Amino acid sequence: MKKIFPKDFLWGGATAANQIEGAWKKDGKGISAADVHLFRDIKDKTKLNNVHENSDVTDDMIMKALSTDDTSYYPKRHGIDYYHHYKEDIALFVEMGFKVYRFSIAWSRIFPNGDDVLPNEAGLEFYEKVIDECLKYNIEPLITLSHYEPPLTFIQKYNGWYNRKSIDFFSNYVTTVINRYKGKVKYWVTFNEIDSIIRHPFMTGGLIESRFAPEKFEEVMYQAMHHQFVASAKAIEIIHKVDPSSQVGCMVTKLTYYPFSPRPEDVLEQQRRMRKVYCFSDTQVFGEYPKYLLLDYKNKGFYIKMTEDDLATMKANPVDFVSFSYYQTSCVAANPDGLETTAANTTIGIKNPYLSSSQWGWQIDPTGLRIALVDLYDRYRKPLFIAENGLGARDVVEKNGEINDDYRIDYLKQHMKAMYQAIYEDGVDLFGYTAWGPIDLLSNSLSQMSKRYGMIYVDLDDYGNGTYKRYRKKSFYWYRDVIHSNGASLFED
Ligand code: BGP
Repeated sequence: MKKIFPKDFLWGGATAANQIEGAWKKDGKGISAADVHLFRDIKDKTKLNNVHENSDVTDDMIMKALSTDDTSYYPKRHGIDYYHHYKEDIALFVEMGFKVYRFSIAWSRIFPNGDDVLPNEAGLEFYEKVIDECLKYNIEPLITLSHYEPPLTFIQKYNGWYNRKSIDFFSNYVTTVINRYKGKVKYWVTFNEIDSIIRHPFMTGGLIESRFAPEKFEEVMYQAMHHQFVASAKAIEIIHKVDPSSQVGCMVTKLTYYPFSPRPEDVLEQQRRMRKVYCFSDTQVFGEYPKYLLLDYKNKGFYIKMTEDDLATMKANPVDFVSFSYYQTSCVAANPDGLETTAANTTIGIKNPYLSSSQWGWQIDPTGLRIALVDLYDRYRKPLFIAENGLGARDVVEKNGEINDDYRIDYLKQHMKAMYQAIYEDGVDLFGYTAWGPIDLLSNSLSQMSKRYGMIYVDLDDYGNGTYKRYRKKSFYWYRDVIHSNGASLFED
């Protein structure tokens, strides 16, 4: 029997405004956290993924960033200039047969400072054009409302998400965009990798760490996270009210940890670490904080301010689906001393001797994706959506102009086969898959261009040199075949 994915399976790709758009000050856009994110040419591999350290921005660094219009050291200011290339880029997605395109709206393009009363019409128009372009070709837009770009004024003036006012500011933004795009957009995601506030508090939470007492900072992050949980629940409430046919999901980083050994202490440590991963989706799916998280606050002496109304809003507005990013897995041990470590998705993990790694040290584990799907489905019984997955690699343009990225094809193929098994052998309800960065874009962690995920190559280097021209890689044609055959081509070799 021919192996194919479920009818109407949503195949596509995912991007984020701050990593592609550029046009950082154009048409009324305000400056965001991403625009002051300095590119660091990190040679020390152990620091490759220490995003917290790499993105720890101080007031002085912001002032320095604001004193220059340089874009080469602040690459998110130019992105891949999608702002001016979106039609050409969507045309390439159409050629690959995309059924869905996940992208984010930059809050600062709609509300330049975050606290503005009225929206910036040019920003609303831009995303309307993008949405209409997708709809013209029957591509379903899936929109992330917040993906690493809190407006800078919101950060400097209010301390970002630490301030309770953030909930109202964000609700105003959500109300504006849903009223504008209702009937056109069916799928929404509130916060990209909401858990990442713990790993990069500046980019996700708009928190300037040096403004707080060091011993208080963890509590500050959890307070900011609480405001995001409430804002996310309110966003679901607003979206459902304005457009009852829409579906709103959470989005979490699916960090999967294995115990380094079968020693019970290692297994216990793994369970502990997985709870740290699950506490975010547990809260958003069940609409209430898990007991183990509240106990953790208590044991640490944290006081997180939450009102009765906050908790009621969270309870009344659980997510419709669970989306997640999946790139790699790593191990944990009760006593990690002497064990080899490796970079993982914005963390450092213990190396798994059974897995190979990407050029950035992320361990490649397609079976881990199957495990993740089963774990999430068994835990939540909600439809799942893979919002990000892919391989960051250095590509070589051959003399004849070809880019033969067989390593990427192999990575994607193995992960897609694991998805197939999860659906048909494990009974998981998976309704879509968006490959991360179907077109090369800036990496989130290091703002590097050389870490490429795309099936479309963009002629641009780490310092912003290049023509910005787009080229089809070998994986472009391969993914086109996968989508056109609804997955059947994955099994033809
Ligand atoms: C996820 C982010 C994305 C993306 C991806 C790859 O955590 O949601 O924005 O960039 O990771 O990470 P990187 O770009 O650092 O390779």
